[in-house]
Amino acid sequence: LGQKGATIWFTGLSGSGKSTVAVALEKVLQSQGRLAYRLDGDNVRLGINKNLGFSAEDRAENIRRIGEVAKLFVDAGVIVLSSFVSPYRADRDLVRKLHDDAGIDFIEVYVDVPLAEAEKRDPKGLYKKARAGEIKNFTGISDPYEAPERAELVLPSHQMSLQEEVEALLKLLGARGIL
Ligand code: GGZ
Repeated sequence: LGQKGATIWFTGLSGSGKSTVAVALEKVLQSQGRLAYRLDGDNVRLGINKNLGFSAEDRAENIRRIGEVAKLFVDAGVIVLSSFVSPYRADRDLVRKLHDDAGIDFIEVYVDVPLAEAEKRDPKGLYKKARAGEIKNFTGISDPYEAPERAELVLPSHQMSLQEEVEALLKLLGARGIL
């Protein structure tokens, strides 16, 4: 009954707040009795994608596989909350097309913070390492981030409370008939 799955695809810089908002949204969805599942680096890059690094080719394959996995979950009626930097527009568009062709909702959410803000947060100290040259191909420092041009939702997480972000997402999911 109204248990339509969907993929909610969070994209943005490392430290932008993708996972934080995904965790918060997951809690609300589960409290409403919905099946929600988060895909992120912790359960994907350590598992099915552990053979992939951060070259443009490996990121493309990372995103492609995640898109396929997300689609399978949605087939099972799950709301997938996917949090990956996914810096390349072409990679995200491929996942969108995969969903479109299957008639599955794909909602791209751009967690949009300035690089300076993400770097100030630096929760894992990765920007510091990237600046020091200890991590190569680091998104925003030595690798590109291609911002979405037609995201379904933009969340400037440095200018919104977490509650406001979740409310914006719930409103969009309601409008799309997913909730
Ligand atoms: C970007 C990197 C890199 C490089 C390691 N560039 O903040 P985090 O730590 O937890 O999120 C980042 C995560 C990026 O993995 P994704 O699978 O999301 O990337 S992509 O979608 O581009 O395939 C960061 C950490 O892993 N990390 N090296 N070089 N982020």
